[in-house]
Amino acid sequence: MSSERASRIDTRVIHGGQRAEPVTGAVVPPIFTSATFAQAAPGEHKGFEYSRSHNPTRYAFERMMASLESSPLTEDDDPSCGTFAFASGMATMATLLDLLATGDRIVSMDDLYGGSRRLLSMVRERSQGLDLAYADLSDPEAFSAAMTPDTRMVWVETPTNPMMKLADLSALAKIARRKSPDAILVCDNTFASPVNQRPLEHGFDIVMHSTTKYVNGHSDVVGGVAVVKDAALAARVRFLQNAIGAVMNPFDAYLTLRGVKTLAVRMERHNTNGLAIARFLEQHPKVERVLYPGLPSHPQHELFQRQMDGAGGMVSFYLDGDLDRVKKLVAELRVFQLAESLGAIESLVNHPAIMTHASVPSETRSALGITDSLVRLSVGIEHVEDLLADLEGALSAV
Ligand code: P1T
Repeated sequence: MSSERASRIDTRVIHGGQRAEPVTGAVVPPIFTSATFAQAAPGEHKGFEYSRSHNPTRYAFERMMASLESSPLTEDDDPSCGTFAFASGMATMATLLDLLATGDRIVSMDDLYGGSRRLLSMVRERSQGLDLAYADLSDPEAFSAAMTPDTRMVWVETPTNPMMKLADLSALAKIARRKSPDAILVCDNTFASPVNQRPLEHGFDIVMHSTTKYVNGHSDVVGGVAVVKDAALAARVRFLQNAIGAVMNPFDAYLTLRGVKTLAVRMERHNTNGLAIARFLEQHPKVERVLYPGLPSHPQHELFQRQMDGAGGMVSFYLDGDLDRVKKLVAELRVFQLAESLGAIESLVNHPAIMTHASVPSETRSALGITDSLVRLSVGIEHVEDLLADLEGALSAV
């Protein structure tokens, strides 16, 4: 496969896991819409039986993601190199949580996308009896204290949504292997994208994405993916993907594969725009504090330099002022649109406390620092001067 000769990620986003379609030679994988596949005799088929279980277009996208996340698995290990695409990021997480049994303990980062925390605390604690332990995993000692021998899974976001905390993935993996060798280590890599960070290279077992975000990059598809490093674990996820059935459909797999091909060039612009906006906000008198790992003022800037290849387009900041001032600010913005989601080409602004993290209990939000003054930007790939002018204009109006 062409990906084997393509070591750099800028080339892998184009060719990773791809090959010409065997019947026609089509360079772009066709959208196979067929729900089912003809069999020559019962059980005698070409590797495709039913589209929930196997779909060639989905496979093309899954193999691409295996390549981007540095999966060591090949098609000899698993038909889609141990990578599985789902209908959404939440469907991905829900399926991965089914690797656990009733009552199992999971140690999770305290700062998570509100929907991820909702799935853990408001669904799976009740329906699966999961024993949830939230800790600040930006602090390896807090992780070590939470990591008991009976812990079965670790769930990390880095950078976190929306506080932009980082977790030292190599340090966490080392501690976890010592304390509970069989625990499954999962990293939600949505905020970084595989261009900026590849958790499997740091000893994690599974990396997942909401592909709705940077991977697709155009705010026109909802999806998710899990890349599994080990063949035996991949077989368990493959079983669950088929048994539960929350799969990505072939149209979305095609669109997301189309979107990911520009991921490396998009991330270059997200990285430079994000840094420029973070620097601008940091020196602005109406801004109290900026949370961005690419700034030397970020408490984990040194870890950022070791673990990431770019800081991306997510910038959170505290406005000097109350909720009314924040509402005025977002109303004044013209280029940044007020909307949930992130990671796409257009710039968005979000108010976590009222929007993406409304389902997090208010006392938890306060403890994490998700106050009414916190604003989250998803910096897009527009011209940076237009973005700066938009922010300058809105800030001067509040
Ligand atoms: O929206 P969905 O594709 O189901 O993905 C959920 C999800 C998972 N993980 C992270 C880190 C996320 O940020 C998200 C979705 N987040 C938003 C919609 C948001 O605006 O933060």
